[in-house]
Amino acid sequence: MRKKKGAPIKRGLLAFIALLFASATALAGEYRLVIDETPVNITGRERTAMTINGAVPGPALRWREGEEVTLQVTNRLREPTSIHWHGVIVPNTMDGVPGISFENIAPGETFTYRFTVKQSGTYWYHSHSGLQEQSGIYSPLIIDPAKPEPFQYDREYVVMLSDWTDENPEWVLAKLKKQSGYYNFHKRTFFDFFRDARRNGWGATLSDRLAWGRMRMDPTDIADVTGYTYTFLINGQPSKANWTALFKPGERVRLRFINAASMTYFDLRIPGLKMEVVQADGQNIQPVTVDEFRIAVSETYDVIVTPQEDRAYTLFAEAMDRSGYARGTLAPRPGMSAPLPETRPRPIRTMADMGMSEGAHEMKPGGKAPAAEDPMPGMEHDAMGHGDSISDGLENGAATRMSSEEPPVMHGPDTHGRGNSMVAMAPRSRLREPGAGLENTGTRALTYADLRALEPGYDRRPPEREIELHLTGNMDRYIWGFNGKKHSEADPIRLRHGERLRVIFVNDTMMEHPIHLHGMWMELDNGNGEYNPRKFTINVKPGERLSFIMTADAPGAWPFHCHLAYHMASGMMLDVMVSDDGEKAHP
Ligand SMILES: [Cu+2]
Repeated sequence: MRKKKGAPIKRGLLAFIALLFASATALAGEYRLVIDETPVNITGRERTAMTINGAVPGPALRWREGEEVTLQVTNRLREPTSIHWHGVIVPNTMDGVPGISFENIAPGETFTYRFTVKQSGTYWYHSHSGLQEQSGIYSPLIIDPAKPEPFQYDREYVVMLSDWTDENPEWVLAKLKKQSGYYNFHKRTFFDFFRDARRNGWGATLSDRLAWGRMRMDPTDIADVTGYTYTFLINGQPSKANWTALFKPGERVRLRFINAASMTYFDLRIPGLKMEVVQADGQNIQPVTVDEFRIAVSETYDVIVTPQEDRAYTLFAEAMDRSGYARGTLAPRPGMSAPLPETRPRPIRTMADMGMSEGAHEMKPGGKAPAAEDPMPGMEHDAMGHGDSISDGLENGAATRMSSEEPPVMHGPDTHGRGNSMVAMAPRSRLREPGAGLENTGTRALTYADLRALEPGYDRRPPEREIELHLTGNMDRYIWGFNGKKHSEADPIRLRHGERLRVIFVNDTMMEHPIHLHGMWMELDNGNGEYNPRKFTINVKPGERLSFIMTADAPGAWPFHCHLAYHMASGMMLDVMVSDDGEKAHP
């Protein structure tokens, strides 16, 4: 009797120990990455790219939640390099940002990263040194979950988008410093002026032009760096290579979209197919079915499509400023292609993008004419006196009327000084807007308000305090920053370990900024309460005011920055210090 009872228990225990041992072995992955210079030919001319294991993008890494990874990264460049695991929660010393959390990887050296993977989803990794990411150091990173996912699919593909230039990225930056509009010469012409005047009247057209001129901005400035120098890539391939993903009709195909571009936002659609968005920034969301979505620089979105017909479908990733596109194909057999959709008009910036309310009376230039120098900015009032006709005159004027329920919040008296050339006088929530150029397409485009987490967040405490950060820039000198200061001038944000806080962004500039926080999650407050989505990058539209809630649960110094490579290089970065006495340092 005893024997019979005991034996199975013993066997069970042994099996259990064996299983533990096996899984521990299986879940310790070793990876070797070599950063080097490699000749590439993307545009028809031979250039040198910076590569990971000889390729652009580098190898897709595939980890498993719970795995302990060891990554040996060897630098064969003639300059220091680094690798950052974008969106992955790691100890501060494994984050790979030179000057903040580790030194760097010197030429000829090997750095060993080692940490346990505590999450799953679609991420990527890239160099965090200078403009090396633009030169080619980026790759997909997929983490399989420990538990089954809440959705099913038959096959999956990684779709990594990027922008390539044959120019040296340092020259690109130098040109932007000399003239911020260097790559943006779709400026409106005399022909446009006469056409607008015919349509809207001379007075409105003239005051519109004067207003933009006074702000030293141009309503067509959608992207700083454009298709003039960029070739847009899918998985490293230009459109003519027609990267193709195969399917059998009726299959559910998961596409893991990663925007690894240095500067380019893409609008993604697959004409003829609905897309079911199931993850954003690697996190499960309540599925949303859309025709199109915009992917900000550094974001990831997972979608499921179910092509039913035995034909090719075009995967179309149009640059937000419409200066080019990346193109791929979903097809039942190799060598097929489908027609390209028609090119759409490029978006035009609106009153809302300038952070103005409908009436446009609150318009006030910052930096150039702060209150002290110009106590009564009457000139701007005169120039902008016909607010309503101006917004009607802009081609996408409808955007200004798409205001969400929340009323605009008036900008305070601080114009943020010389590092800022403008303030958004009446910034407001734009979470329900799909973004410039997607307002009137007649199709369903994803908005941030659509993102609802699948499960409630783990920390349900309300925030104890608020920090307001203004995204600022001065186009004359191509400097970007927070609260009018570039990285080198700014004090770090000090947080107390474990505290819960709300961070409010006010975008005083006329451009979108994809803001990325290292080491901790940002819970975007999009009105979904405990189902607010958690993100590693939050895109902030021009003239927008939004907030996120976070738990400062990761001690150490962390970068917090705009993921547009040339904005970060021009100062749009802050250090976040999380420590036990953070409270004292930040009254
Ligand atoms: Cu930016």
